[in-house]
Amino acid sequence: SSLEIDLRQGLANGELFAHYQAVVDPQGKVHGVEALARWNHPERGAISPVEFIPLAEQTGLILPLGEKILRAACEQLVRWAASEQTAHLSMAVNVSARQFRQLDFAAQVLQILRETGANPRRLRLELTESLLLGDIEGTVARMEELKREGVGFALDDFGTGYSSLAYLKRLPLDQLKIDRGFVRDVLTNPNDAAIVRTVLALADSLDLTVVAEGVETVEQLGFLCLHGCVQFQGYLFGRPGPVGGVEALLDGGA
Ligand code: G
Ligand code: G
Ligand code: MN
Ligand code: NA
Repeated sequence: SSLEIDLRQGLANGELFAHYQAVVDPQGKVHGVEALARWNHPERGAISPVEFIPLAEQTGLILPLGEKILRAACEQLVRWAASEQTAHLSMAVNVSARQFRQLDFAAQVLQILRETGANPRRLRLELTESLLLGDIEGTVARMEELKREGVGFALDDFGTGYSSLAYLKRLPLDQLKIDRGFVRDVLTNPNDAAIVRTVLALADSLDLTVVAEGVETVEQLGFLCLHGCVQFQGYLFGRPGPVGGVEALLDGGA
């Protein structure tokens, strides 16, 4: 397609880059960020990742794109490591199935960490449930290879997939991210409220941290806090944007 040609060209021309969204505690103190890919098309302007990520996955361009975002994220970690005020910040990076299934995926990540000098303990990779289905042994081995070096793992969009609890327990995860689809109607939809409470209880019993995504109102925040959630991401705290937006949140807190 012509969009595929544009994407290929855009990657070469530096039209794709990372924005960052803060992950905060109930006081608005920033724990870290999630890196999110953005594309500024020279004629069409901003193209949504909802459009270009699936295209990148279909065409294999997610491999160079994923590498670019991971490298940018690691370079940002290195800049943050230089200052006491920012050295604690963590960086979450989304990983597509197509990337994760590369036989040398772990080696590629470790190489980027080495080349940039980023601290692996500050990096967390976000995987989705569908990505993890299938070859559990291979998945666990790949995750362990990175965990040994300190890299963390989050399960993104949690609740939208079909992982059994037994399966979840076998994965060396550090974090669950509650999908924003459940957070949206948590105050009005009893099913969503039950799912959110169940995920929080489950994470507690499996010793995983939780990030609630898509928090837009203080009422949603109140419900989440009441049920023990301590990390949040959403427009209430800050939209994805250039890194300066996150840094501006550091001094204050909400
Ligand atoms: O940025 P936005 O919130 O609109 O992201 C839309 C979707 O694109 C989300 O599902 C998000 O996980 C995905 N996405 C954004 N950036 C990246 C990226 O760098 N790599 C991958 N694999 N997915 C991404
Ligand atoms: O799939 P993933 O969780 O990586 O996607 C994150 C997506 O959620 C990004 O596209 C980001 O722009 C979007 N997002 C982040 N915060 C909010 C929010 O508060 N409300 C809505 N509607 N979307 C959000
Ligand atoms: Mn994500
Ligand atoms: Na998500």
